Amino acid sequence: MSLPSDAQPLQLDGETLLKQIRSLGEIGIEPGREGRTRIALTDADKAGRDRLRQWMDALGLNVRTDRIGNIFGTLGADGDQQAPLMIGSHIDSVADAGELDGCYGVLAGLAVVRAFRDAATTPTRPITVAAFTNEEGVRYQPDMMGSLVHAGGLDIEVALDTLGTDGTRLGDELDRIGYAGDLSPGALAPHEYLELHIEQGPILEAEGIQIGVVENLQGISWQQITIKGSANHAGTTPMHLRRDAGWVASSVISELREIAVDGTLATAGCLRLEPNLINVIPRKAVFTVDLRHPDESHLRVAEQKLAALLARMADEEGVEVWSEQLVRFQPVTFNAELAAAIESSANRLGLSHRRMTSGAGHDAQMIARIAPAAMIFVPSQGGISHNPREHTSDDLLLAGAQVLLDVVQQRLAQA
Ligand code: HGY
Ligand code: MN
Ligand code: MN
Repeated sequence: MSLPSDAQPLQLDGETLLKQIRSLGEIGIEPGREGRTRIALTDADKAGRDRLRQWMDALGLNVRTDRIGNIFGTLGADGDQQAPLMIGSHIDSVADAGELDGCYGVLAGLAVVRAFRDAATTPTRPITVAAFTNEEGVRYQPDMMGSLVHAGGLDIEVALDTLGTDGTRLGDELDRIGYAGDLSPGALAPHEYLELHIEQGPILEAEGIQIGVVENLQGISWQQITIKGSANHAGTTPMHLRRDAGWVASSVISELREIAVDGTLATAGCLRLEPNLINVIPRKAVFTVDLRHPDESHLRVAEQKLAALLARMADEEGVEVWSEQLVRFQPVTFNAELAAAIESSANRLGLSHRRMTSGAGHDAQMIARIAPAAMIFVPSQGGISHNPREHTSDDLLLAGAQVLLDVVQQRLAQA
């Protein structure tokens, strides 16, 4: 579908976009650590939010914050009158993170708005750029929390009462950093939603492809598992008389490879032993298991295998075992029309592209509950992410942003 003749292609200010990515990426850099750390609702997250707000204000956007701290910058009449085309992602990070995960999509949204501003063109529908709270979910679960609340999938009071891994209450931290807004969750309901993101995986680079047209996103299951055994002396307790929580935990973790079959991914990211002393048999082990699969039935089988393994271990080793479900999101299919629009933009711009599944969770999977949503990926160098070495070349970053701008123009031309 070609653009109407009057919709002159707008110009992307790539230089400002790249400058803002670098500038935001400087926030949260700590001496002696690699990368940046802007974990949700920390002072570093606040500093990143403050800088984003400054950029939104400088663009003359109508900036509003909702009760879970989601930040919305709207160009054009306030989104209240007419549902906006929303471009979103997140600016919170994991620890020792790269500069692109989430930030790229939010700042590319600003670049789209800037292109309209620079051409003194009023979009036919308001454009809202959204930065959702706590997408990573590493301090407060679940992940994608801000967009889940926005989509009505999590009650705001429950979200505000969430206790973090550090024992803090989410609502108190939101107040402390000054981002407990007054806009009710979901008030800015999008007409459509687009998210530009780095792939964070190896596929596009391995195939030498520039643009990923993300058709779907895999299901996610996060559990925190507690094993309770009994402490005893490491030097006096025969192996067959132990109730060793540490040994059981490591046995379960090592068996995850047996569960991770048929495309299932299994990860034990956190592990804590008590009393965590060299000469004491651990009385307690707490660890997390992240299971993912694009197909719900496969994900369920993986969960059942894990549950059976835990029950067997409890029986054989005489330990107590229990599991807390931290996150459970079903696989999501994105909007076919938007995916086709992304494809036609990539074609028009002469960019190679392929349809694909997202391995990572994204805010788009939550917004897909309330509006047509789709994602655009660009390659990650070495498939690396959640790592300071996360990188995508400038020309690929600009290519992705160009596709985003082109898709937005296409969709607004239909308004
Ligand atoms: O866990 C994820 O996939 C995302 O980075 N929150
Ligand atoms: Mn992300
Ligand atoms: Mn991430």
